[in-house]
Amino acid sequence: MAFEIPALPYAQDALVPHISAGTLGFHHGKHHNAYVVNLNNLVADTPLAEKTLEDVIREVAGDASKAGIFNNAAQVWNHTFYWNSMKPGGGGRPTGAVADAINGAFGSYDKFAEEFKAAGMTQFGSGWAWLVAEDGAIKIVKTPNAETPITTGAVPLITCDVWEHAYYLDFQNRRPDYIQTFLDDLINWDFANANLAGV
Ligand code: MN3
Repeated sequence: MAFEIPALPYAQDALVPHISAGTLGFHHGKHHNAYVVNLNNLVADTPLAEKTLEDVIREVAGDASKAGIFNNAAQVWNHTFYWNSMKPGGGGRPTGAVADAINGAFGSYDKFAEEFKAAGMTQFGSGWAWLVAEDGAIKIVKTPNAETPITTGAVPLITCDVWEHAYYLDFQNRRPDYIQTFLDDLINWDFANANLAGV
């Protein structure tokens, strides 16, 4: 059973004017899809092809001989999580349990936003900024390249892709503006609340 790319949870132009249809077309249709194709090629006719995506990621994490499988599998998972971390009309202050958790952990939404933006801006090169729940608390982490918090026991609540391909067509080199837009206009707090409820 081959791994498949999930459809975007909204139309390709649904995040305009913040993220263009062109960016989503390339990012989902080319980049995300390539990770799926590569993963299927790498695990074809091996026991990994029968496992869940999460099990593949956790099983090969840290195994240098399977770095290609890890990178592609984790990027498949991270991108699906990223699409759901945004929604049309999203952004702004959180609601519900996530709002309480953010106020508890960071003191205020503004402090959270400042730290989340800093995490994304200071991830040198490619990677991801995350809000995760771990050991009864929530915190911000950043990961390089394909690395994903699901290998560490943390439960991701939200992620922002800070690879250049996520923003270059719309923001060129202005990663801080892209992350600010993610926070102000795109972040899907309903998804974060659903993930926190499952912890
Ligand atoms: Mn990406």
